[in-house]
Amino acid sequence: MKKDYSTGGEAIIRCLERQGVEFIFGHSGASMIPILDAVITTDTAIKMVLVRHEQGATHMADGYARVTGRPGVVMVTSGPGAANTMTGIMNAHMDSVPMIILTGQQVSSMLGKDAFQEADMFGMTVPCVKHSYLVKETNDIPRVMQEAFYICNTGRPGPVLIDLPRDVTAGPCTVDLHAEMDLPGYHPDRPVDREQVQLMAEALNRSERPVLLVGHGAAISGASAEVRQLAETLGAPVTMTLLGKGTFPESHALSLGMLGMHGTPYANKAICEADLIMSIGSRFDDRILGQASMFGRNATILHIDIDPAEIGKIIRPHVACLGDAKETLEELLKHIAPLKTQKWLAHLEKYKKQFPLRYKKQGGLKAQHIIDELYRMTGGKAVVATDVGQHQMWAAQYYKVDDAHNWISSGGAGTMGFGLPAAIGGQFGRPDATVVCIAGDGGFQMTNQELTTAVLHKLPLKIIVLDNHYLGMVRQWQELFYDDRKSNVVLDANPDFARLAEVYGVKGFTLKRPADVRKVLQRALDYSDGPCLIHAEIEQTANVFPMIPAGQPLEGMILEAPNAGGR
Ligand SMILES: Cc1ncc(C[n+]2csc(CCOP(=O)(O)OP(=O)(O)O)c2C)c(N)n1
Ligand SMILES: [Mg+2]
Repeated sequence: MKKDYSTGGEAIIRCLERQGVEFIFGHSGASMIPILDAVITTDTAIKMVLVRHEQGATHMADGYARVTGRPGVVMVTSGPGAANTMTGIMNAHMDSVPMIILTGQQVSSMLGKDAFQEADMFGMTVPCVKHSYLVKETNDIPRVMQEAFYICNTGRPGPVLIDLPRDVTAGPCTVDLHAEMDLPGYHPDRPVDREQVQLMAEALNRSERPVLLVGHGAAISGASAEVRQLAETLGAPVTMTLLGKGTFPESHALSLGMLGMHGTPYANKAICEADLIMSIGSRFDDRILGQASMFGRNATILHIDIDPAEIGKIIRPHVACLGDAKETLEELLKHIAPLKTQKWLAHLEKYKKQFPLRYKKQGGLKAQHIIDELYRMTGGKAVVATDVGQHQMWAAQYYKVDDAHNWISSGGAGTMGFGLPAAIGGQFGRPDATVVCIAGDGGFQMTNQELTTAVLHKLPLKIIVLDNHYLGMVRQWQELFYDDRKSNVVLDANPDFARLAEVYGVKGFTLKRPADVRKVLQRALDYSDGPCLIHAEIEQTANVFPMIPAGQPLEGMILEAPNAGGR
């Protein structure tokens, strides 16, 4: 067969094609011109999306990966271009998102000599990648590409960096693309541990007050159907982490919604009273545990996780199963029977009625009101991407998700600036979906230059900027725990975001009054000529409740503002 590539850069494009890559999110620079050139000379169907800042490229790749389950691909130049991807790589690493980052590099002979735009990306990213390569021979490219894709999306997914000196990508590639992988130390596939599964089944079958705690790992493993079957067979309630949202349908009667610092009162109370907590792909993050030593102290703890490092890292389980969530649950389902949980479920039902998530529609415009209406008007079917802060927590509380692929949020890293580019990546991955970005005025301004990317590609994105003129989440902590001393959280001189949008070529709407919420949302949902943005001027000092102060046990949940009654 005749080779249809000759340079390293061309071989890279062919390797990406073999992996089924549709988009490269990236920026340009001298040290990766051989690959940029190959994007044109190979006549590939892969589209390169030229972003406006490299951080944006990483979050786009991240959002794309979350909605499709396929790795997102980033390509940037050396030095500052590569360094600009650090936040996005860390974000993907914290949330186990499969990503390939191709970074251009100085020529091999200059490495280590502080040459122009040389940055040791391999070294700089070591703590926040799943694996990394510095490619020294052009003929290694096919093998490295094969391995990188395999590593990034098997086992516990994560970002893999490939640093590519310019002489390597410019040089001739003479080998076949069918390269053998050489990964003697990497064994992501684990057979299901039947003995441990049996022990789990026995513990479950003894339980009277079980709670299933579903995390991102369950979503990544595609275990939604099995989680649902488990919950329905047992008659067990289900709570989810921020990233587990949708892995079990939140509209299901057995759903308790999100757990943790800003989770639902009934989820937190259920965990406190449970006699068994079964984590399926959750890593017991501090945002869901409160005070770790108090978490589930009267419960039997079961933990399914694919990453051995997670077992016992924070919470020591009574029974652990190391392996893929879907396969483990398939086996477990053979050994379980319905439990007598009627009383337990009735008890939790009372909590749902007694302590619902609620807000007042009267008074000023509230973020909760907007998100609640958005949920109703989209039938819960939109793909929602959030930024980080109060609005993120309100979105998690009020936008119920029934499919994990419809929820894009930065969990482990909590990266402000994530929302807009992640939504753009989500829209590239799911062109026919209604994709909504919910951002705060602070985070939006960290990556808003990517509006251009959305305009260029005519993405029908809906962007809602919830403008409270504050770095609201930090202000909330200062109000509650630092005697309301507001240090460096006021966002004075915010622009008129609707006008800013228009300047970029994005349709802008303004929302100020609660009475207009439905009308303005409808206009945005109906708008089909590219992206649109709603500038929503919301109440400035509203707080997110319930709240469990950091480090406190779940029992210490504050249901609402101490004297305001104003959720
Ligand atoms: C890059 C980055 N810088 C700082 C923070 C710390 N931080 C967390 S939430 C928050 C405030 C966010 O403000 P805004 O985007 O307006 O959202 P709001 O909380 O007001 O809804 C800050 C500063 C962060 N998470 N990420
Ligand atoms: Mg704000």
